[in-house]
Amino acid sequence: MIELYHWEPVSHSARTLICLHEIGVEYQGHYVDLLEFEHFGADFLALNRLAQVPVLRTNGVCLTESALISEYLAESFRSAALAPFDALGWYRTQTWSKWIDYNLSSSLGTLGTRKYLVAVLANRDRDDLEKAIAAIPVAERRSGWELAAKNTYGEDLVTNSRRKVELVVQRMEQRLAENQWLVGDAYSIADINTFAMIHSLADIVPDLVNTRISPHTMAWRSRIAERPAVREALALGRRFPTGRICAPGPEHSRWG
Ligand SMILES: N[C@@H](CCC(=O)N[C@@H](CS)C(=O)NCC(=O)O)C(=O)O
Repeated sequence: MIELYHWEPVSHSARTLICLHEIGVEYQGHYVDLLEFEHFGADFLALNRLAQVPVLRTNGVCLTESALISEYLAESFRSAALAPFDALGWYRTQTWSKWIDYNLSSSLGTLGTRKYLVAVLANRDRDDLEKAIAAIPVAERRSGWELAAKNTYGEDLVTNSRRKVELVVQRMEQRLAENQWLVGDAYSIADINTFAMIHSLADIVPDLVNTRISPHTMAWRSRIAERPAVREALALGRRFPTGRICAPGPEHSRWG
């Protein structure tokens, strides 16, 4: 049986949860509580030494990197039609996902933690939090949690993150003005991978993603959010049923 190690159904975890629910395959979910630093424990590090979710375990192999997991699932369950399987369609799907990862994963890590995680961590005991962060065994992740704990996001980092969101939204508007979906003429993992980020960003930076500036993107977001599989996946939130939470992740420490 497929097993999925995931956190709240936001960003990267949401991608894999949505794919699994779209496919309708049975899987065993393991909720990894990032706010309790469970992903830095020995059990989880044995699954993924980079200490990040999601991790999909199948046939004894642990798969990481959510966009690639989406591809793996689309390919493994072709009958779910989650990707175009002609060479050009596949290329375009990968291009979208890669572009979204470069631009939105890092921006979401910055803007989302600044908006949500800072407030959550502010309620923690200061000494305990500092000790827990100092003990994080993955250096790039330590810096992400430190930023949120101390709320020391530089102006450049924030400006650059916002610029990247704008870039993506402009490109999405161009595409979605004439097409229902991001790649080809059907819903695919390109939409799922992107939706998982844009879904949150519309709440995090409503001045950049809204019905006035990005009407096509917002209509596309609603179309996807209404899909039964997406509703099921998004309803799996335990601590934050509104989806209003974010963890640093590796990308903003690497790419800003
Ligand atoms: N490139 C990775 C990024 C995964 C990622 O950023 N995961 C976040 C949760 S959304 C995480 O595990 N964060 C742990 C942390 O920040 O310590 C992917 O696509 O799977």
